[in-house]
This record gives sequence, structure tokens and C-alpha cells, in this order.
Amino acid sequence: MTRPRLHSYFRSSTSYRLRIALNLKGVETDYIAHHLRTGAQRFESYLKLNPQGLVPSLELPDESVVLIQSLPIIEYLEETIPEPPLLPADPIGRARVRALAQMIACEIHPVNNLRVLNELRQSFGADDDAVADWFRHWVVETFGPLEALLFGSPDTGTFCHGDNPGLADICLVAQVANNQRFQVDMSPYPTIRRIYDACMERHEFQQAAPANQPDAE
Ligand SMILES: N[C@@H](CCC(=O)N[C@@H](CS)C(=O)NCC(=O)O)C(=O)O
Repeated sequence: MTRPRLHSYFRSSTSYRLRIALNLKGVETDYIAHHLRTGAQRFESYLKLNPQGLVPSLELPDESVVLIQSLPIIEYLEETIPEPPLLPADPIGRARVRALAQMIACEIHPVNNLRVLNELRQSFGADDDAVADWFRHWVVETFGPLEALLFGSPDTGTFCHGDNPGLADICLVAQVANNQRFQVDMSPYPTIRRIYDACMERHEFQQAAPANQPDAE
């Protein structure tokens, strides 16, 4: 293996986060697709790499190391390839960016993940409308405060923190893409929309988008 192997699924927002970070850091990977809807993430061969059966994972060349969890993998990239930085230089700035990122990664994504939505259907009899309502509920819970924090802060620039894209933008873009699948009304969030649009003007974000992956349907 000469390049890292990226275990991904085109529609996975956590994989989308990592794809953006890899592009921003200029890291080329071999793309290994796992079709989540068919349960490929739970095949034994993949569980040997990532016992959680979740994507993304990043298999490093020559080191027999498999990194899991999108945010720690992105922080690994940040530590090993410092330029361009995805976190600010000052500790308060870093805390702000990590907080914005974790509002999405810790408060929205875990309750809206595919396996949670499947459980709602299978164990609680939720139909498509109920599942979509659930999804939107948890987005709205956090997007209101996220919009307020971004709108009200002098630290917000073209992007979530200043005029260069970073960790918070990565999480924001991937979540907004997910929202589109569940018809989340984005009109209450003009700052989030403006930042999303600014990100999507950049090729690193565009190339990472679900529609541009080898396994896109
Ligand atoms: N906290 C993990 C979450 C990973 C995760 O849940 N990935 C989803 C796709 S976005 C997945 O693999 N889901 C498979 C399933 O729900 O069965 C991360 O940030 O990497």
C-alpha cells in the first residue's frame, strides 16, 4: 500500500468531513467504498479494520494502523500536516472552532445516524415521515444556537472562524448536505447558508461532495 486507504460511503457525512480535510491537506487516497444501505460496513473483513462497523476509517500505508472516528482522524492530519491549518493558532480560537464542530458532530450526528434511523423504523414503527421529523427536530435544536453563535461573533468571517476554511466549516458543510436529503428548511439560518456557499466555491469541498465520489448513485 503506497497511499492511505479511505474507507468511505458517498452519502456518509462523516466520510464527507474527512474527504474535505484530506483535500485541504492535499492527501491522495485510494477510495474503498462500503455500501451502508446493504450493510457492507458490518462485513467481517471490514470489522477487522474497524470493529465499530462505521465509516470513515483511514488505513495508513506501511504502518498497519487504522485510524477511526472522523474528528480524531482530522486532528491527526492537522498534527502531521500543519499547513494549511484547520484550527486557529490561539487556544481560545481553537476552543471556539472545536465547539462549533462538536455541536454538529456530538449533538446532531449521533442521533441522526443511519443505524439510529433504522432502529426508529424497526423497533418503534416509525414511517418515513416520522423519521424525517425526528431528523429535522435534532437539526433545528442545534442549528438555531449555531446560527446565533456564528451571526453574533466578530470571529466569524467568510468562514466559521476568519477567512480560511477549517474544522467547523468541514462539519457544517457535511451536515448541510445531509439536511438537504431530509428537506430541512434552511431559511432561518442565513449565516450558515452564506458560509456553506463560500465553502462550496472551493474545489476541495466540491470534489469531496457525495455526488463526486466513485460510489455515487
Ligand atoms: N463518530 C463517528 C461516526 C461515524 C458514523 O456513524 N458513520 C456513519 C455514516 S455517516 C456510519 O458508518 N453508519 C453506519 C450505520 O449506521 O450502520 C465519526 O465521526 O466518524
